[in-house]
Amino acid sequence: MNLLFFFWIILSIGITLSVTNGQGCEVLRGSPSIVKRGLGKFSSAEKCGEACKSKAKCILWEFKKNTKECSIAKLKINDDKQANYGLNNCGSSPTNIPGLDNVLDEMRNMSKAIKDLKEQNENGFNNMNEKLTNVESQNEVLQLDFKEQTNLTMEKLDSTYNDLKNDSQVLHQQLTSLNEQTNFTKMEIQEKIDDKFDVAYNDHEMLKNESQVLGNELKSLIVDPATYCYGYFDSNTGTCYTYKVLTDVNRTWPDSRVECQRAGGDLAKIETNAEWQFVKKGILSGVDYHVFLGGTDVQQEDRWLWTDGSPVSFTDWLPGAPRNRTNYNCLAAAYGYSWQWFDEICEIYYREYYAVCKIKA
Ligand SMILES: [Ca+2]
Repeated sequence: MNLLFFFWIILSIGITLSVTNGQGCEVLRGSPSIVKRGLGKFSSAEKCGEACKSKAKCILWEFKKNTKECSIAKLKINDDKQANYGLNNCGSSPTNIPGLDNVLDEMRNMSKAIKDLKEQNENGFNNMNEKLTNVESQNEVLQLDFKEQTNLTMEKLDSTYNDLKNDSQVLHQQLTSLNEQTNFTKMEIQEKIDDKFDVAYNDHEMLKNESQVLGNELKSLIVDPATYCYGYFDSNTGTCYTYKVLTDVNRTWPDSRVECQRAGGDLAKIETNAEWQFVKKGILSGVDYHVFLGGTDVQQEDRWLWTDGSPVSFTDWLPGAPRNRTNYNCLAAAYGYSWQWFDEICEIYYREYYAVCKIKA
C-alpha cells in the first residue's frame, strides 16, 4: 500500500484543484501541493480516519493493518492563503474536494491492476511450484535409478573382483607348481653335473697317473747329452764342445780364426775356469806351445771381447798382463807361462803360434 500511496501523491501533484462552494464558501482556484505525513499507530482504520478529519487540510488517510501505522495526505497551503482555498470555510472533509473522485478511481484501477499482478504472480508461483514438484519427483526417480545402477555396478565389480581373485589363486598355484618343478629340475641338473664332474675327475686322475707313468718311461728313454759328451759339456746351454790345436802351421790371430771357422768352429772362447781347466788338461797337457785364444781388444783398448762380440768375463791373466798396448790386441797363452794369459801382437811373425779351435760336437 505504500507504493499505491506514492502513486497517488505523484498523480495528485499538478492536478488543478477546483474547490466548489457547496456550503456557500468562496470559490477559488490554484495549484496547491500535497504532502504525506505519518501520524503514528492507531488501533483501527476508523481511528486513522478520525485523525484525518481532526487535522486541518487533511484530504486523505491511509491505515496499514499489519503495522497499524496511520498516514495522511494534506494540502500544503500557507496559512494566509488558506482563506483563498476556502478550506477553513468549507471544512476538512476530503469528500468535499472536487476532482478527488477521479484520483480515487485511478487508485482503485491501480489497486485492481496490482491485484491482477498479484494473481498472475501467484499463478506463476503455483506453476513454478508445480514444476519444482515435478523436478523433485524426477530427481527422486533419478536417485533411485542411480542407486539401482550403483548397486548393479557394485555387484559387477564384486563379481569381477571375485573372478580376478580366483584367477590369481589359480596362477599362484601354477607358479608354485612351476617353482617346485624348477627346483626339481635344478636338482636333477646339479646331480647330472656332479656325476659328470665325478666322471671327469676320475678320468683326469686316471690320465694323470698314466701321464706320470709315460713321463717316467719317457725320462728313461731320454739320453742325457752330458753323458754322451766326449768333449766339454756347457751345462748352461746344454752344448757339447770339442777342442783341438792346429799344429800343422803357425798362424797369425786372424788366420787362426779363419782356419778354425773352416774346421766348423771358431777360435776358442773360454767362459769358465772349469772349461779352461778342461782345455789345459786335455789338448794342452804335456805340450810346449804358444797358442792364440779367441779374445781381442782391437776395437777398443783394454775392452776385451770374444769373437762372437760377448765380453771376456773369466780371465786367467799372467801377472802384469794385459799390457794394454795398442799393438798388443790378441789373447794368447803359453806353456812357458803355465798357460796363463797375456796380450800379444795379432800379426806376430817372430814366434810360433798355434790356433786353439772350439767346435760344437
Ligand atoms: Ca791391446
